[in-house]
Amino acid sequence: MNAKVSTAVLLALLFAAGTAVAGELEFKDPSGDDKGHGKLVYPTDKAYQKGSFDLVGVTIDASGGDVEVTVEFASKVEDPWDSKSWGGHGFSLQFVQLYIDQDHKAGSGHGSALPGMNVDFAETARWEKVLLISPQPNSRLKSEIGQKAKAQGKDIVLPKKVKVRGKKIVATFKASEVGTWAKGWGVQALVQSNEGYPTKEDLLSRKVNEYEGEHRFGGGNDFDCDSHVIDMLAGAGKGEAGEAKAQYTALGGFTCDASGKGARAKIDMVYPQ
Ligand SMILES: [Ca+2]
Ligand SMILES: [Ca+2]
Ligand SMILES: [Ca+2]
Repeated sequence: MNAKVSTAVLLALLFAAGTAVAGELEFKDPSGDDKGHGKLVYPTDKAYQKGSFDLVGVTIDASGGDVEVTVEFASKVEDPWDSKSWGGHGFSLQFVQLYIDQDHKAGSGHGSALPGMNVDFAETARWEKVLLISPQPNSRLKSEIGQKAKAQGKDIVLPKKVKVRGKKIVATFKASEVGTWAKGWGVQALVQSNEGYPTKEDLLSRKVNEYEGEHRFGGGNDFDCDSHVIDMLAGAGKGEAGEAKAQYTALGGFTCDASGKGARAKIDMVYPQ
């Protein structure tokens, strides 16, 4: 192969792989919609301060050698359970799963969110990677994934660094584990609560019951047919008021019969233009 041909081949490969996005991707979410399908309420313990799970923004900076994800909440990120004492990252309450759809093709990728979220993705919005932003140390995340999410395990990306800055949590992931960010990729951020003592089905997420309890969300169903997402992106991810309603409709799309059987809610991603 001469030099000219190899350059042409290289260029073709680059275009086939998609064009890298320079700079940051920014998503906004309305405040006050931290109630899942519209009816969820926080647990009663005083640790769960108003706004703790109210996502208001997600920024993804994939311009460097790393992928830096910043999630912003309506209230200051606190550490009521002293995360440092259990190897954590300076916060205790939140658990964010950032799902990425890298091809927007029907039927391609994982169709279900991680165990405990109780939602599925639309056929054209199945995910290739999920980035975990949790107060738990990676050793704990790995052991939970090994027990509860084996089939999805190789596509679950753990952070190399996690920091708290006021109302924000900043998590840094290796680009080599996420992939080279390309135009057309979709994003969805699911907010739940970090549960250090999960049931054997749930991957470190907190139960949603019919009635709220000290450490249980209320407004849902005691069976596992209802969606357990507290907040997420919706619509165009610009923070417009209508996105709250779009979220309630999507997360409320499950069915539950008297024995707890039913169909899960199906959610979409946000595809930046
Ligand atoms: Ca919100
Ligand atoms: Ca996909
Ligand atoms: Ca939302």
